Amino acid sequence: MNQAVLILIKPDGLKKSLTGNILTRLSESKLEIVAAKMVRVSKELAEEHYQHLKGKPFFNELIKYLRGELHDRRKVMALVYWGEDAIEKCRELAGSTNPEEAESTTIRGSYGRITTIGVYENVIHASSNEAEAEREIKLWFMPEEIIVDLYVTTQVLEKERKKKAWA
Ligand code: IDP
Ligand code: MG
Repeated sequence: MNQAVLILIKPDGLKKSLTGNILTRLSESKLEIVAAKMVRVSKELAEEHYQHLKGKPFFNELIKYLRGELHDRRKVMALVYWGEDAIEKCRELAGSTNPEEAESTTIRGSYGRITTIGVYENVIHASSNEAEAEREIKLWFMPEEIIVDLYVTTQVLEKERKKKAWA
């Protein structure tokens, strides 16, 4: 069954110049990239993305981590992969959440670490199931940023608003 999955290359992955390596690993899946962009992550976006972990002792550090505050890299790379069993394939290539427990051949096993303050720096995010993938993709991307129609859309009339354009 064809599925979509949100992948984030987290700030540690960017700082360690791992983008190429990670994309090469993910390409083993033979999935199609249908959206990609760099994102400066607001506190609201980070907290909404990790809403299921609110209340965990590491939550505040996790938000700082995703926003790049621990790596002086205020950005993440966000991608949507699409194809047969996309979630399972990407989660398998990513490896376990805890990078010390992840198989050494996986992305997290190869490049992740646990910091002394206990944050799992595991270089990528991959959605964990279809419902989460849909929620996350809608959070990170607008419909026109994705080159296929993944979810039902509606037409809205945009109120007059200022936006940046090329001069
Ligand atoms: P996942 O990324 O494998 O889906 P989640 O449980 O959704 O794992 O956790 C989201 C992120 O929060 C992880 O990727 C990791 O960076 C961090 N995290 C999860 N559990 C822990 C923990 O017990 N200690 C420190 N960081 C954690
Ligand atoms: Mg998760």
